Amino acid sequence: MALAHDLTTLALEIAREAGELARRRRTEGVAIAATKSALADIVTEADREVEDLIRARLSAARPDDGFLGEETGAERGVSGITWVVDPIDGTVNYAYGIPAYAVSIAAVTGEPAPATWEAIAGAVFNPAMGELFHATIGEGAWLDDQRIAVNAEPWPAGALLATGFGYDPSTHAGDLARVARVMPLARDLRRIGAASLDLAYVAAGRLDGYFERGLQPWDHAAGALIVREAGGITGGSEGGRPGNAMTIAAPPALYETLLAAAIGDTH
Ligand code: LIP
Repeated sequence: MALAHDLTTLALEIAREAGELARRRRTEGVAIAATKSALADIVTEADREVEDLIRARLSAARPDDGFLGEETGAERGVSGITWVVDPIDGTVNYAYGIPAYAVSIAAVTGEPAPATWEAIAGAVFNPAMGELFHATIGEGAWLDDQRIAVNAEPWPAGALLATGFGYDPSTHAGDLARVARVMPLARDLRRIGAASLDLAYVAAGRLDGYFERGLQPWDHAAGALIVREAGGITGGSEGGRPGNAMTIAAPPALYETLLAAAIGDTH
């Protein structure tokens, strides 16, 4: 799809520029601008500045597209394409100076809702590591100029899994119960702190699987496409898609087992 390829090219260019801005602001010192859904759910001045840059570049290049961003919300377009953007995914890592944060940019078609959209282009850029993960629908998944793929090997010692916990402390007991259900599948567990990187790492074979409840659309839009284009399966919520109820990403050999353990007997 030539359009999808062009959208990925645009996403890569903007993600690099936006990521460099985020990295530069990090070296200058980070100011917490506000809290959102909970005391731990912070937004920095850099989050806002980076999203403003991304939105301006996209609007200049494709003024008829829609936009859905973590910090500035939604604006409908007329082109049938919506950009789903997390300017700095892993905001708490960013604020603490942990080099595990990413600019996540995805282009989707259809209604801008995770249960129905089709992601066709995605970029996840970690400027602290200089790593740019990307995918175009039907064209595979890449880390910079290297093709990537999910792990296909069986896991004699168990799977290396990643997860995350919501900002609301009242959700932590349920999240920990989920970890207890999943751990019999695992050799170990990682908590990286940025869903887009968790997903990109599954796509690159750095993780065997990932599960997390409570993600926002911008957390998973780009990373889930990269997993699917790397040969993995994503799902967990309405319509068998990644969503707020649950996001699961894994190779075909692990996906159903991980989904069953993560969702448990609540379904
Ligand atoms: C974060 C996710 C992470 C999750 C955090 C938070 P943010 O997104 O990437 O996986 O565990 O609770 O939702 O807030 O840094 O954009």
